[in-house]
Amino acid sequence: MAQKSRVITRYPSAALVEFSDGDILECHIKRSLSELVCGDYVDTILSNNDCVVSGILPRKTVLSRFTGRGDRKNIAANIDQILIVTSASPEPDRYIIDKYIVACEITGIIPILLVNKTDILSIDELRGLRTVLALYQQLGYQVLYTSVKQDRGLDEIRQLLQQKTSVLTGKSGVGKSSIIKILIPDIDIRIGELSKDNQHGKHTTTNAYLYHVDSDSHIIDSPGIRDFGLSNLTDTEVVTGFREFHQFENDCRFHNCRHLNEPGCGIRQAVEAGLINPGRYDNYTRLLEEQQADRR
Ligand SMILES: Nc1nc2c(ncn2[C@@H]2O[C@H](COP(=O)(O)OP(=O)(O)OP(=O)(O)O)[C@@H](O)[C@H]2O)c(=O)[nH]1
Ligand SMILES: [Mg+2]
Ligand SMILES: [Zn+2]
Repeated sequence: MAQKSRVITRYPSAALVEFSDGDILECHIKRSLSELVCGDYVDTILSNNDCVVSGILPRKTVLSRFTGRGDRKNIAANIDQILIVTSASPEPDRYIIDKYIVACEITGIIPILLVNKTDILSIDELRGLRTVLALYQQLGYQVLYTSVKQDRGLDEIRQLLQQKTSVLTGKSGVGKSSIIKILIPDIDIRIGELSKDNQHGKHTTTNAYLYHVDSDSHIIDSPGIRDFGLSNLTDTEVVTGFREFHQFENDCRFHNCRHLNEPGCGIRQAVEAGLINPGRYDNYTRLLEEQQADRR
């Protein structure tokens, strides 16, 4: 008999699947389903205590990244929002943030910035960081500041998670698993130890894993990603990812303007007029060039 169920975590040749009655079983995976990933809803076939994932149900969304060689790796499926976790120090890399946002805008996932470890900054430093990242709030994205150590900002996260499937992503050691542990204290989850010679953590989480905050709210922990890569994006997709550009696109003289050196470009005029943040524009051109280099 086939049952609708969800993948809790994916191993190389098996998956933990949760059934509608709450049972969790390790299942084999039909050979053709190599793309199966945490968060997938699946059909399974149970026989003699053996379980096989026989099909993947249509995905609402899927978050993928690309390796340096251009291979696509799925991170999680059927997610509503991504919490892009960074440490308060060193200052978050805005190119990586913008790439995550592009991935979200293209796939209809909500991006939320989560700056953890605010305790390691002085009040002045934190104020400076808030000023830099206020840009994202002006663009309509939520930016949360948390400290697991000082128990700050965690109620806001709880609120945001309600009735959604969310994934925590970001570099190793920024505190993704620590955040989940404090939200769901009962679970057994690995937290990285920071040794002196390893201030940046060492990929403590090795598999994306889905946890339940309550019966309707789910959170996926994922392994650290050094540099979130995107590949094979069309020019249109890159522009889609920069939401503040859209209102100025009609001002471009050429309908196929790439907003680089074309005369009469509405986007560049908006940058010069201070209506588009120059750092965002630079990240746009950088990403566009990167995608073009990939196509060569
Ligand atoms: N000072 C400070 N340390 C924190 C905070 N949150 C987490 N840490 C520490 O940061 C280290 C790494 O935490 P993890 O939760 O394992 O980080 P992670 O993002 O899950 O890392 P990976 O699983 O490798 O991707 C641990 O030593 C935590 O105790 C915080 O708010 N402040
Ligand atoms: Mg972790
Ligand atoms: Zn233009």
